[in-house]
Amino acid sequence: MERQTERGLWLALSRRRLLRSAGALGLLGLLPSYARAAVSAPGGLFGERVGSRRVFELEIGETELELAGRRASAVTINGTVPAPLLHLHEGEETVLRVTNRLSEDSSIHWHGLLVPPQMDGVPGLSFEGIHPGQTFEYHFVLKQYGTYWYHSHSALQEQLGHYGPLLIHPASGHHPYDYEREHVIVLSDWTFASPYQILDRLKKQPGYYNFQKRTLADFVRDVGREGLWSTLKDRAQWSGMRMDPTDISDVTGSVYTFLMNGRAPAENWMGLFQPGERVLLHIINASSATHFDLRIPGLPLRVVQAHGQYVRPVETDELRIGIAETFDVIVQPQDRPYTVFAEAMDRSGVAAGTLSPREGERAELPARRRRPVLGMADMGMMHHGEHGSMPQAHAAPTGDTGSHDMPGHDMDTDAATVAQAGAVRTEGLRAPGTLPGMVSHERDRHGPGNAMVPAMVQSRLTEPGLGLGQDGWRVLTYADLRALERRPDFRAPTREIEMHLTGNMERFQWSIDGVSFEQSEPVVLEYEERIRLTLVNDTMMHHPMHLHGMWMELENGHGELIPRVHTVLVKPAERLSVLVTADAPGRWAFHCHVLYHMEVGMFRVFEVKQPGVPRTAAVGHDH
Ligand SMILES: [Cu+2]
Repeated sequence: MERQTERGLWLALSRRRLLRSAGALGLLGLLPSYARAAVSAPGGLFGERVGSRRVFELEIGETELELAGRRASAVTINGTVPAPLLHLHEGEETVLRVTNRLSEDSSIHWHGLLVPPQMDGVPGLSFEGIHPGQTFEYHFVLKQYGTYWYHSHSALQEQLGHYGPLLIHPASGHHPYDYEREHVIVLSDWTFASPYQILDRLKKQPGYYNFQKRTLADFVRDVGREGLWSTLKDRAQWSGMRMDPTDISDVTGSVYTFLMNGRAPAENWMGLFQPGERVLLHIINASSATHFDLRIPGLPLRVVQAHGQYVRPVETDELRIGIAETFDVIVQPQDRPYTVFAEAMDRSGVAAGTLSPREGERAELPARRRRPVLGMADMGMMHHGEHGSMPQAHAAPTGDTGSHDMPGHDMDTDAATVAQAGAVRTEGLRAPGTLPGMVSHERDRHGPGNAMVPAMVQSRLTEPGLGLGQDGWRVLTYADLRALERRPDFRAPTREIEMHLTGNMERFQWSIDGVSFEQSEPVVLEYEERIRLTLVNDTMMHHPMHLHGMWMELENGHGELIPRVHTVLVKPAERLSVLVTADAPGRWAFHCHVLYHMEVGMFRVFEVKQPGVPRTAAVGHDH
């Protein structure tokens, strides 16, 4: 009884807090004390200084609030969706006291932050989770700067609203670029349905939310365009594989309302600016199952940070932001409103808001593009002679450092790896920073957990991606990203571990090397060992793979300037590699960031040995 009263009071408080925070998130342009006088920065929580520490109080709870014009019950932090923006500082001792007011366990994972394993917030791995009524104290010293986010790693709470943005201000107080104003843009997918019911339906009928299947009208149109024979052949190939080329997202706009800073497009999140100002946008994809394609018609986007790390500025017009990724861009708007337009990758809906010099003004909402259809390249059905059909890179890796093994150039050495997929290789590794080659891949080596294997897998880092690159404007690719500065540890890897992203769509089983998490063994790394992790996507879906605790350096052909990432969106039939320095002892999660893929087992543990433990024979990944 007592608890109920307390809870009622708390809900009332949180609703007020919601209004406050929604206003503060970019709207008010508050001027925090740390900022340079000319910069108008977003509000949020700055914590309380206690000696040398900065202390935050966060409360996870269930809150009734209004979302997308309807009453909804959400899992919130301090009563809001998204959770409050946290301002943290590089080099500072940070304490986050998190109280769980839910009736089930909860957690917070600090996405992309290098923290001790027991502070990483993955229940069952290195801490117990936060039980109902309990307060857990996260404490760590921040070893990095940049734009990140935080979210629940318990059950499906993330889909229910448990996510928020965080900025870590650099210790130097300086950025390698100038700007006069900043806004945070959190993209997410909200549903009024229960995520547990969604998962249940996906397990029973994986195409349940795909209401965009091809119709008879599509068939007639394709015949007109491609000819009868080619259309029939295409249909026969797809049905022979028992796949659907319109299956792009597991969960779609049919149950999702896409949000920008917690607001549906009709509610129009608005970020203000003074004409001519340089505006820094911190863009975060906090979705559970939606990749977004973001553009601001009329404004070039100058990308200055990717995954919290400075990159050499690159100008583009559109960027795909996979689940869990973050990008910082600078725009310089003139004296008129602009639409910030983020289409779901499958085009089943949009998140949208406005950048405007004045309250209340809106720009035109662009038309949603046609939904893309997976092609044979996404199925790895492309043959050697067809390189020309690959979309051309907008900014192919240009010569700075390192060699550029373009796709197809190291077929012989790489082919040996594929013959023993999932295995470990220590000999004949190619130079660090270079692209992997194209390899043929004909046999299913992953058992019943894997439904199919593409005939050909290759690097696709220079491709803009499914449904992009045909509009006459520039699109950012992973190959465009170069670190701003060289980093100290650029050793060649001594071991290559190849992992295949696998699944059985028809049964909604998702796994790695055909083995789901429950049946898997940890991947053991020596302390300070440098490995190459090669990921091969055997499925026709995109998988944003996330490693906790350590950076991945994405080998995109830029040698020593390859960018650091915490998540890498792997395209269908793609083969890519990352370098990892195993400098963080402990057990770390590695998983797909599509919430429902992770939940059914697309998850592994990476275990880095403690320093001083004698080196044993390389431990493979055996099942
Ligand atoms: Cu996935």
